[in-house]
Amino acid sequence: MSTAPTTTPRLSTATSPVGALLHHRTLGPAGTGIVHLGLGNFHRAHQAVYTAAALAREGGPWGVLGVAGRSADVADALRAQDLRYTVAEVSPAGLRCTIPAVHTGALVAAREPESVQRALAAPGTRVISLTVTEHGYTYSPRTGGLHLDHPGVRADLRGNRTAPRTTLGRIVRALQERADGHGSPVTVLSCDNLVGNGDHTRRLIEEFVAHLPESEGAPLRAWIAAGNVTFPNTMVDRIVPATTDAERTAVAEALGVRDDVPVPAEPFTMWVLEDRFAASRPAWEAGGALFTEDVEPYELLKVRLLNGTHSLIAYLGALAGCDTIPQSTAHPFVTEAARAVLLGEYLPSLTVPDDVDLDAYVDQLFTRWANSALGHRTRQVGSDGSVKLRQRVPDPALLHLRAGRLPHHLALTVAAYLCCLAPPAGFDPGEHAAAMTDPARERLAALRARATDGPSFAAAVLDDGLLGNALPEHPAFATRTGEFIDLLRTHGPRAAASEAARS
Ligand code: CS2
Repeated sequence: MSTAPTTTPRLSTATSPVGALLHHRTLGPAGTGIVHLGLGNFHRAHQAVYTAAALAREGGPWGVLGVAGRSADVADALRAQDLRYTVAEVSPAGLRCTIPAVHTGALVAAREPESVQRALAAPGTRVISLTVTEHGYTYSPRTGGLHLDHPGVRADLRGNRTAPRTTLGRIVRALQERADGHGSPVTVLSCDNLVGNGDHTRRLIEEFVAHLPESEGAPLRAWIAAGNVTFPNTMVDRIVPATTDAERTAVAEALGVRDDVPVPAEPFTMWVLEDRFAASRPAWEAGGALFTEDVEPYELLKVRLLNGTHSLIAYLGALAGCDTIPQSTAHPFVTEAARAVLLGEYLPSLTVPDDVDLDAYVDQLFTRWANSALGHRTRQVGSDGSVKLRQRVPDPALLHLRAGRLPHHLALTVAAYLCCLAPPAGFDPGEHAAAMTDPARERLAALRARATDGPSFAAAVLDDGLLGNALPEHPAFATRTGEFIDLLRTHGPRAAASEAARS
C-alpha cells in the first residue's frame, strides 16, 4: 500500500509531528461523544477537521468513533496508526499536511456489528453522524421513501436487533436500545448531499419504525416524538478525492512518517448546520461552521450549482476521454456547458442566501474544479448517478417544464449519464465511463436492450422512475434527452454540447 521507504516510521501517537496536530487534547474511549457512520475520505477531511478545531478551542467529550460499513482497509490502517491519519490539502499553490487526531476508535459494521450497536446506543454518544453517500440511505429514487424491496432493509425489518445490515437499521435499533434503556437523547446528523438531508433521514427512520411490529414501533415512535432525537439539516462542502500513492508519497516527504491512509482534499471547506442538537454538540464554529435557522437555501445552492454542474462535467468529460474533473473543465465546450446549466437552469431554481456573493461563489466553483493538483476523477463524481441525479435534476427541470421551457442542459446531463452507464450497442463510452459504478447499471442495461433509439430509451428510463414520478408527465424532456443520447453516440460530446448551447 505504501510507497514510503521502509525505514520511514509509521504514523502513530509517538511519531505524529507536533506541528501538524490540529489540537493537543487527550482523548480516550470515555471521551467518545460522536459515533460516525461512514469512515470514508469525506468524513475524515470534513467533520473530523471541524471537530479538531472545536477540541482545540474548548475541549469536551468529542472524540469520534468511526464506523466503516463493509471494507476494513481504512479502519485497520487507522488502528495500526493509533487512529491517526493526515489530511493532505492540495492545490497548485502547494501542500499542507495536518493531523486531526480526533478518532477514539475505528470499527467495521459488517465485521463487528455488536460493538457498533453498543457504541451507537451508549449514553455518552450524543451525536450519530453519517456520511454514507446518497446510496447508503436505502431509499427508492422512484418514491423518495424507504426501499422496501432492498434485501438489507427487509432483513433489518424482520428484526435483527444486534447485527442490522443497513444504516437505517443500525440507527433505529440503537434508538430502540436507548429508548428502552437509559433514555439519553441523541442527534442524528446526516452529512450527505441530499436536499433536506436531516428531514429526509427523519422521514426514512419514521417509515422504518412504522414497519416494525406495533408493540416495538409505538414506544419508539413516542420517544422520538417527545424530542429525544433531532435531525438537523446540514450543508457540507469540500472536494475530497480518493487516496492515491501520490498523497502517501507527499505525506512521507512532508512529515517524515508513513501514513497508509492519508486523505487528499482541496483547501476550500464549508459546513452550514441547523442548531438543533438534542444533547449538546462540539463548538464546530471554531472551524468555521455556520449555524443557521434554515439550511435549505445553502443546500439547494450547493446541491444544484456545485453537485448538479459537477455531474454534467463528469459525464461530458468521461465521454471526451478525460480521467479527471480539471481535465474536463480544460475543454472549453465542457466549461461552456457547465456555465449554461449552472446559470441558465440551476440558478433560476433557487434563492441565493443573503450572505453569499453569487459571482464570487460561481468564480470560485470554476477555480475549485480546475484544481489540477487534486486529480478528482470523473469516474468518482460519475458513480452512483442514479441516486445522485435524483437529488440534483428533477426539481429544477420540473420548474422550467412547468413554465413552458425545455431545460436543454439538464436533458444533456441525463443523456450523458445514460450514455456512460448504459451505452447503446456498438458505442464505446470509454474507460472512465466503464469504471463508473451504479446500483442501477443492470436495470438501465435491460431498458437499453429493449429500446429502439435514444428517445425510446430515455422515455423508458424516466417512466421507470429514475428521476421520480413527475418528470414522465413532461414527455418533451424524455424526447430531448433521447435526442442528445443519439447525438452523443453519433457525433460525440462536443457536438451534443454545441447543440444544447444553440437550443
Ligand atoms: C460530487 C461531490 O461525487 C460527487 O457527486 O459532486 O462528491 C462533491 O465533490 C462534494 O459534494 C463537494 O462538496
